[in-house]
Amino acid sequence: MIKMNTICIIGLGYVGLPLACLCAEKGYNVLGLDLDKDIVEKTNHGISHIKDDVLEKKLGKLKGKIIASDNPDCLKEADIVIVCVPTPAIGSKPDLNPLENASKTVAKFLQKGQLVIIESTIYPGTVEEIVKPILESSGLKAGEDFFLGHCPERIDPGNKEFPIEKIPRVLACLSVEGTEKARKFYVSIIDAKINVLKSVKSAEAVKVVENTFRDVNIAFVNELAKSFDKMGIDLTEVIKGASTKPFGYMPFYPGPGVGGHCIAQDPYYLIDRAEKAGFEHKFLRLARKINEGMPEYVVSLVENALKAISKVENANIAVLGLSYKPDVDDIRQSPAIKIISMLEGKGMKLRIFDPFVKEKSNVKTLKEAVKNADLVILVTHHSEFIKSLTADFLKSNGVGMVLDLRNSLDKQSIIERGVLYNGIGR
Ligand code: SAJ
Repeated sequence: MIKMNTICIIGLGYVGLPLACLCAEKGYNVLGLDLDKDIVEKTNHGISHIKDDVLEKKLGKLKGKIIASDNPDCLKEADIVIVCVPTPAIGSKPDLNPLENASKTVAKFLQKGQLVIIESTIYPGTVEEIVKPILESSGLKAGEDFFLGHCPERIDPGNKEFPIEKIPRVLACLSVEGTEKARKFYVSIIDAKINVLKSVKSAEAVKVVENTFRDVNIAFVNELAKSFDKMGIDLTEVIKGASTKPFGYMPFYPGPGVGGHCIAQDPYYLIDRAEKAGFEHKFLRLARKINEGMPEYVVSLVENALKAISKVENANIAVLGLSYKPDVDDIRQSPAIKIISMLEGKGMKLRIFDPFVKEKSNVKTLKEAVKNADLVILVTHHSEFIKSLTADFLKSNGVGMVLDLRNSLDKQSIIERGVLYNGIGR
């Protein structure tokens, strides 16, 4: 039995850091490799560079158990190398540079018997067409001298119900032996089911399909919001009604657009690869277009709201929320950023507040943001916003109107207190 107890994780971000903690908790020797010296430094001092209370606690307890470095030499010690580097999209094009660079680094130190797993989100064919040739430039052969496969990450930042160890996984390697080694490893760290698939391409397709599924369904309700705004139908009530069907329906909710490092770009990995194979995903592209067009729709809602309160000029406007989803500090591809730049581009002066993104807020408290605001725009429905933004709070702070882009406030009581209210699709 070849020893498989030293893991090297390349990329200590939203995916690699929780994985490193989990492997350390399960008794593996864990090496972390990251280009960012600050991340290396913090990790070695048991400090999380990501704001997440669970991760911060774990890292503190595991101080010294994860040896982080920016020197790829450490790869030589590893039995298993797990690549968790970003796979972003630049516009609508996948950007595999970080993955290619990481693969070149692995190739330089590749050892016989090593198992290399890509966890980053990639398009079907990436392992065989991109990673494998780079690793085999070492002279070692995949499936014989080393093992190579894919186990897509499924981290859901901030989700306490599904921490990494509770999330089922799919995996496949290029060889049966590699798949068995990978399966044994993941079974040893994950408490949920490890699903072995027949091909690496299937494993690659699973991740982009599950996230594209979300993108098209969000686009569906975003388009409904625009149509129901015109027809004066309350979409939230319609979604609630449709959700009473115990089968065949799954609720999604309209909003200011799709942010984050997964849903906003994973569809492009599928669209782009299919296009290279000669298939045009018109529907998936349209869904992306609808979601990317939501910030613009929001700006039209803001302009209509200002007209409704006859404050087209010099209105006091509060924008609440910068992160892409509630209760996280991540602003990557956040629609809030696009909305703010468009509103400021129209000369509007904004008071911006997000308790999770204080460094980009321009006021210090929620009260300071909303005090005597003609218009309060709720962009990210952080739990503390939903709790604080009651009808009394809004009224007593002299708010003229609320534009609730997440349909998450109590519309009825706000209107009854004499504060104007608009939602999105309600
Ligand atoms: N959004 C809507 N309406 C919805 C759901 C989401 O507008 O009904 C928006 C969110 O506000 C956000 C964006 O879409 O801006 C993405 O939201 P998300 O809930 O999909 O959250 P993410 O981007 O963190 O997605 C992650 C994904 N996890 C991985 O890729 C490993 C996704 O697969 C998970 O399903 C998702 O978390 C989740 O369920 O929370």
